[in-house]
Amino acid sequence: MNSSSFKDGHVTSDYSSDNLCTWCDGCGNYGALGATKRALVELGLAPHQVLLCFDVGCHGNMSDKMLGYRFHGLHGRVISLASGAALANPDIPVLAFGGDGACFSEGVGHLVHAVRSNYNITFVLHNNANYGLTTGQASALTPRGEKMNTAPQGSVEETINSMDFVFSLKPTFVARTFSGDIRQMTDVLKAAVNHRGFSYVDVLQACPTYNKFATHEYLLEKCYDANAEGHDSSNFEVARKIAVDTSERIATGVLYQNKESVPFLDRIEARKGIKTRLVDEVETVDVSELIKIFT
Ligand SMILES: Cc1ncc(C[n+]2csc(CCOP(=O)(O)OP(=O)(O)O)c2C)c(N)n1
Repeated sequence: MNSSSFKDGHVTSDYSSDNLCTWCDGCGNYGALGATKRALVELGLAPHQVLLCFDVGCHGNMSDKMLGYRFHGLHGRVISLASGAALANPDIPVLAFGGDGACFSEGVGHLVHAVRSNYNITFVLHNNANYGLTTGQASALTPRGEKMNTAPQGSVEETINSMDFVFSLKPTFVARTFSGDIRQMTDVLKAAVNHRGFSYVDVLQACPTYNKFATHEYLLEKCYDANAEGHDSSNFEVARKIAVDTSERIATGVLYQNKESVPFLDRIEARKGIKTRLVDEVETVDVSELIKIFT
């Protein structure tokens, strides 16, 4: 991370836009927005020193509730556009924000390959366990049997255990936090941005309008800070176990981190010793001769 700090006394309002938030009262996106601004400020990053990429969805509307370099992409595609940006210019920290609908259905392939490629981005999953913006359809993370707008008698499809799925891909950083604990979310986001490689941050979010099962009160009662209880985040097997088993309590905090993680670009032999960035190497190429072959 290029962490040059900017002027003294910078504050979260440096990131604040004048646009009104239109999320429902009690929406977990408010907590995520607050924690993101705090984390960036505490990391010493000015709005022009970081790239924020947003998927389509309720959470994606965060893109005009903040200042800074923001890119609001297509539904399910935020991980691919963020990964491309991080490859083009590795000097700028890149954060990607996506919903569970987007990233475990439309864009699940991008998630798989970003984890295994270990692209150097922070991915924040706004996990409200439903498709919020399109009014409460069941997503792949909605528990089977829940009554949703697409399934008034209860969803009949199997639920993806997202943590088991992600751990099966051999990630280098996995964290979980919840929208009611802004301090913890801030610390988790800071650790994620500082990680070298793909950081997976699952934010369990209250969605009072459509998610009647994992409410703010439910999450408040079930979530515990695994790091405060001495969890060893370098132990992959233990991390996977506490991440997957949420039957009694839900472990939050940095659950797994491989501190020896080598991100994708640093693994590429052909890039070793090269000082320029891919973004500097773009040039205009005359393809007129090539086109003649096809005309
Ligand atoms: C490829 C594609 N599929 C579907 C849609 C319609 N769509 C827009 S937002 C949305 C729901 C978003 O749900 P999620 O990704 O979980 O984010 P949330 O709104 O819950 O934050 C859907 C289905 C779309 N715009 N593009």
